[in-house]
Formats: sequence, structure tokens, C-alpha cells
Amino acid sequence: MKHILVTGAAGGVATMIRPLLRAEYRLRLSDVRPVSDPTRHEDVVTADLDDVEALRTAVAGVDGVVHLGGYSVEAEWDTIHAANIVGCYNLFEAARLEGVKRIVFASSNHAMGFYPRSQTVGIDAPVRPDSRYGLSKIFGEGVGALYAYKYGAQVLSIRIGHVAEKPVDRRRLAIWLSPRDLVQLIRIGLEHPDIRHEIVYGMSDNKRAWWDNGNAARLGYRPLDRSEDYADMVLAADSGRTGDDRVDLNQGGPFCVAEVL
Ligand code: 15L
Repeated sequence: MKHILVTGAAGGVATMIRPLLRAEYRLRLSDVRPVSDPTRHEDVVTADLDDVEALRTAVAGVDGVVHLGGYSVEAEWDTIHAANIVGCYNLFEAARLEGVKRIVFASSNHAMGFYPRSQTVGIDAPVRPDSRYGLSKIFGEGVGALYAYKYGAQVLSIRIGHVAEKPVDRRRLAIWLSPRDLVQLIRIGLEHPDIRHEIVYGMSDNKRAWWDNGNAARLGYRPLDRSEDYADMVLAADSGRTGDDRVDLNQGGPFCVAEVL
């Protein structure tokens, strides 16, 4: 079994996918917060993203990294800068110093949040961050490209929509990503032989999608879950109208107006 470091392991996304990843990989879990209930197939390390030496210890000897760590919503610049700019750079640098080449980077749909929902965007469209958070994810994709092309890393940046057991509102019908579909994308990032730096959208098989996920399909991604199966329930509960067109018409939704979430 390959040994994989998962950063941000105490967070919601990591908690959802750990049982699935454990079936295929031995996991090393890192966070600054306590990680709940590690099994005997998991070891836990405490590593702050501002500490390259601690990150080197965390990354040493693993076959790949799934970088879910950092700050996951909009916040003041100091917070985003520390966690998602400096922290992301430190993680890639620690991996380079330890000779770890495979990295899956949890980017976000908020790199593209100011595209209107009426437009289908692919991975070649110019970025349109909707927040300091979205901007930091573009930086992370850039770091991935730098370490791939300059230092020989193999990096998959997944522009994640919303990871949950099911889509929770109208917007999420377009961007929902089930835990097992996320794990399928992570597997591609960790295993696909021909990756240098690739960007894919992190969504399930969503009929209402506003992203062209052709690059993920090219890499072999075949999502198993469909948001449309939940559409009746979701649409009955959510009109999708807040009264603010910036929220209602843009892909990034509330991130397009939020200062701090
Ligand atoms: C994200 O990138 C966030 O990390 C997550 O908390 C959700 O808010 C998601 O986007 C979303 O767009 O729904």
C-alpha cells in the first residue's frame, strides 16, 4: 500500500473521505487541530503550515500528498496569506526537499466564481476569483505548475465544488461532489502516469453543471454520483433567490459578496 500524507486531516472534507482513502492507502494525517479517531492504518503528525521543518517531517517518506490544509472560506488577508499563500508554498517546498513528487492540491471553484452561471467554463478560461480565498487557490495552482515544470513534481489541482453526502441547495446541484467521486479524482492525481500539472473540476455527474470537465474525463474520471437524483427535494426547499444578482447569478454565489465568512 502506498503511504499518503493528508493535510488538513481534521477538516470536514478529510473526515468524509478518510474511510474511503484508507481502503486503498496507508494514511499519515496532519493538522494543527486534533484528528479524531485515527485507526491502526493511520498515523497522526502535528504540522503547522507556517513551519517548513515540521512539514518536512510530515512529508518525509510518503509516496504522495493530498493537500486539503489551509483556510477553506473567505477571511481577512492575513489569515488567507498565512494559511493559503505561505502555507501552500511551504507544503510544496517541504515535499520538494523530501523528494515527494505526487501532490493533489485542493483548489476551489472560487478561482472562477465571477463567471456567470449562464456560461460554461473549462480549464483554459482566464481566472475570475470571487474572493481573497479564491485568489489564494489560483496561487496554489500556480505553485503546483511551478513545482511540476521546474522540479519534476506531478500535480493535480482539483477545483472542488462542494463536497457533501448530497447537494444541499440549488447552487450546489451544479457543483456538488460526492465523497467517493472526490476520492476517484484523488486516485487519478496519485496514480495517473501522465500527469505533469493538470487542472480538473471537482464535481460529480451534475446535469446542471456550468463547468466543462473534459480534462477530468480525458484522465479517466467517470463520476458515479448524480446531483439530479436530489433535484426535486433541493428545488422544493430553495428558490435560489437572495435578491442580490451578484450572489444569484454568479457561479461563486455568496463568496461574490462576502468579506468574511
Ligand atoms: C469552497 O471552496 C469552500 O471550501 C466550501 O466551504 C464551500 O463553501 C464551497 O466552496 C462552495 O462553493 O460551496
